[in-house]
Amino acid sequence: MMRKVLALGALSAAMATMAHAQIQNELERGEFFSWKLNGGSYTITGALNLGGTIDPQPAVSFFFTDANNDGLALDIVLNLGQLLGLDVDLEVPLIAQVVQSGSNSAIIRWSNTLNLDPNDPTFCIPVNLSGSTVNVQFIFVQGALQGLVERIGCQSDPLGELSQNVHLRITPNGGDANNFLRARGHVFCFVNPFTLAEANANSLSWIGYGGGLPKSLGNVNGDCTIDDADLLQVLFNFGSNDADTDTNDDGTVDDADLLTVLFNFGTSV
Ligand SMILES: [Ca+2]
Ligand SMILES: [Ca+2]
Ligand SMILES: [Ca+2]
Repeated sequence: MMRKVLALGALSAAMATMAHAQIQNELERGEFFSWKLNGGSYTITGALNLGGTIDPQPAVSFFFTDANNDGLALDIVLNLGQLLGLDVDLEVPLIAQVVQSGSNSAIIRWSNTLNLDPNDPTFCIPVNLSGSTVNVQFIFVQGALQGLVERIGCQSDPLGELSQNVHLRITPNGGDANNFLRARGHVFCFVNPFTLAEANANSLSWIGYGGGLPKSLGNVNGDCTIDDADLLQVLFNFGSNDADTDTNDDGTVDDADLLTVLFNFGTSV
């Protein structure tokens, strides 16, 4: 049995070596993305006139998903409150587009524009502005982030958010035209031309990390390769419910998890 297992592993390794992935495929394969907004500035114009700087925010992690079903599972869902440290619970899916693709670097743009129903009470949201809370009826939200994806040595997530190692770093690219957040809304949730205000966040400084090999591919120990160590961890935990070793999150470490490790055996970053 063990010999068969190792032979299968060697075959998978040979197959894995043949694939020369574009860097965006490696980003997609990693499934997770850690991200930190280090600062920026904002202005609010219209019914309110305010401006200031955006403080560095705690790092967050995202799971890549294919929100628009275009086959590219690099979309992320941003929570505006989480992002800006404001008392806002509004989620914006950012749809990924490959601007420039390559085997050593790529440029990915995440963007979306949401037009919200001005009569929907869901979008009347308390916003904490300079210490006072103002209810705002959001009617328009637009966001874009564009990043250069580059390889770094496979290492633990520098932002400390991901349980698997990372080997890709993403830094802002394309300036303010491609890195911004914009929102329009009516203050006091009173829909009237005189209550309309627009907020713009620019000069965004951020950093992200991703890649690596996720548990779902059989990298159960989170390092930079799928090898004997993962195989042994699965065998050692076989029949248990060990969450770290359960590659498909079905509650049991069994044949399916073993096959996942074997299928991807030899893959490394
Ligand atoms: Ca997509
Ligand atoms: Ca591993
Ligand atoms: Ca399982």
